[in-house]
Amino acid sequence: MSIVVLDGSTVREFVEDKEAFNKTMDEKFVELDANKDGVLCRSELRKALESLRLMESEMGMEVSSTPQELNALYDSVFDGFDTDHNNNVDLNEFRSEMKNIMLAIADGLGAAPIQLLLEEGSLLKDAVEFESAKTH
Ligand SMILES: [Ca+2]
Ligand SMILES: [Ca+2]
Repeated sequence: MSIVVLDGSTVREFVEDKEAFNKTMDEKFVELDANKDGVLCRSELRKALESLRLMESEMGMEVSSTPQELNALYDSVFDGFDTDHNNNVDLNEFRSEMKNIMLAIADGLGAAPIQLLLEEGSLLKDAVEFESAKTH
């Protein structure tokens, strides 16, 4: 884990650099596709969301949620990704919903830089590294 300082514009610039963002998403997608069939099923996406740590902070998940509540929440998130409702998430669906999520996070962060403790592999960390690679 590492401590980073970021604000909404750091995240937004990362998302809006289509090439950099899609490259990162492609790498994540391959990593997450555990059985290598080219799509993410419910359990693969759930694992992804758990590891990205987006849910707790950005989607209003309470630590005290019951397993039933968590299942319902993950189901609704999966449905958000699976826009053509074929019960799996392909690369394009993954890219576009991750973009929505990241932009929502950017809005949530606003203009004031905040300190965050991020785990390895966090997408926000990718955003920070993207920015520092650019400015140095
Ligand atoms: Ca898969
Ligand atoms: Ca789909």
